[in-house]
Amino acid sequence: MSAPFIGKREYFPGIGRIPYEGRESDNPLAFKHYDAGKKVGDKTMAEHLRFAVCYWHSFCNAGHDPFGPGTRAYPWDTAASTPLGRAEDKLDAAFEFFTKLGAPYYCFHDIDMAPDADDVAEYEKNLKHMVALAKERQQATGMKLLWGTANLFSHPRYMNGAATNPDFAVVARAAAQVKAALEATVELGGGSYVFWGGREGYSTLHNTDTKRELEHFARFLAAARDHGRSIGFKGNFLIEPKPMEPMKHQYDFDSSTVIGFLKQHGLDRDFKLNIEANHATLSGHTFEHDLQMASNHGLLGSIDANRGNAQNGWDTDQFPSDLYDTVGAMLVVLRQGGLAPGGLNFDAKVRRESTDRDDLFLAHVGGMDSFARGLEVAHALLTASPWERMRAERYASFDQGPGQSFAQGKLGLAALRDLAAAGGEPVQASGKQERYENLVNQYLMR
Ligand code: XLS
Ligand code: CA
Ligand code: CA
Repeated sequence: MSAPFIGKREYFPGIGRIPYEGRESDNPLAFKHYDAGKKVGDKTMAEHLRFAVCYWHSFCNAGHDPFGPGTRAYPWDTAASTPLGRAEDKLDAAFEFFTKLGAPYYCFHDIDMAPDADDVAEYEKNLKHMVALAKERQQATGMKLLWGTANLFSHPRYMNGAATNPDFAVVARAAAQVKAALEATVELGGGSYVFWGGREGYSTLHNTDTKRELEHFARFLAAARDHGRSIGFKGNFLIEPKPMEPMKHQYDFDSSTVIGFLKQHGLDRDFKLNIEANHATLSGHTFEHDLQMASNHGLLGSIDANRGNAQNGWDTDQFPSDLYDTVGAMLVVLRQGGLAPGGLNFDAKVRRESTDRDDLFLAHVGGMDSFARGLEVAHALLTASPWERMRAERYASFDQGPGQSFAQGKLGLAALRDLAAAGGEPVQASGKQERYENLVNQYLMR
C-alpha cells in the first residue's frame, strides 16, 4: 500500500504509518503481533485476517449515548459550512486513518459517507458524489471496500421497521436506499453487501402480523438480490443476526434463526451471514457458537469483530481484546478455509471517555494484534498440537462398522436396539474439556 494519503489537511498529526515492531516493543503505536506479510500456513496474516475499519463508529460517532452528547470534537465535522463539505472532509480523515493504520479494507453505510436527504433524488445525488470521491481515494491509496450497506434504522420513518414495516410506502422508501447502496457497493468493488436487521422486528404482538412481515422481508431480500445480480454484483449478500436492540424482538435473532429463514425462502444460495461477536453473546451464545453454526452450512461470510461486556446486557461494541475469543473465532475460520470475500470488520467504538485523537489508533492496533495472535495460536493448535486428532478420535466409532452404517442412514431403530442389547453398557468416555483448555493456554503462552 502506498504512503498515507493526506487530503486538504492532516487530521491525525504526529502519527505516521503504524509499524510492526514485534512482541518486545513498548511503542503503543506499533503492532506486536500483526505482521501483514508474515506467512501463517500457506497465507499471509493480511490474507487470513482481511481487516476492515468501519466508517460509522470511527468517523461519525463522537461518543453520544442515551444520557448525553458526544465527547469528542471531530475537526472534520466543523470546518466546512455545508453537509457535503463536511462529508468530503470526513472522507479525507477516514482515508488518512485507513492508510496510516495499514488495514486494507473499510465498510460503510450510505449515510455515514454521504449526507441523507428526504428527497430520494437528492439522497442519490449526494451518495453518487461521495462514491466518486471514495473511488478516487481507493485508487490513490490501494484501500478496498469489504462491504457496503444502507442505514435503514436511524431515520424516524423506519421506527416500525424498513423491509418489514406495516406501511408499504416505507418498504418502498427502504428499497430506494438499498438500490442506491448496492450500486455504490458495486461501483466501489465491494466483496459483500450487508443487511443488518436494524428495526426489522417488533415491540408487541398486539399490533403485529409477524407472518406477513417475515414474508415481506423475504420478498424484499429477493428483490435486492435480483437487482444486485442484474448490475453485476458477484459477491455475497450477508444477513447480520442480532437478538435485541433496537426492537424488543428482532427477526434475525441468531445464526440458526437466520439460516432457517434463508433456507425456507430459497435465499441461501446468494445470502450468507455476517456474525458480530457482541450480537452472538447478547443472544446467549458464545461468539464461536454462532460462527460455527453458520460455518456448518457453508454460510459464514464475514465477521464483525468486537466484544461485549460480561456485566452489561447491551451492545457495547468494544474493541476485541480477549485472546480466548480470537483463538476460538480463528479455529472456525481456519477450519472452513478462510473468510474471503468477507473479512474481519472492526464494528467497534472507543469508549465515550476515550477522547484523544490517538485512541482510535490504539483501539485498532489492539484489535488487530489480538486477532493476529488468535490466528497464530489457532493455526498451531490445528497443525502442531493433538487437538484435531483428539476430536477425530472422539467420533471414531462412526468411522466404520455399524456406527458408519448408522451415519449413512442404513440402520433403523430395531437394528440399533439389537446392537445395544448385544454390546452391553457403553464404556465411559471422558470429554477432556480441561485438556483442551490447557492446550489453548499452553499455545497462548508460547
Ligand atoms: C448494529 C450493527 C450495525 C451493522 C451494520 O448493531 O452492528 O452496525 O453492522 O448496519
Ligand atoms: Ca455489526
Ligand atoms: Ca453491535
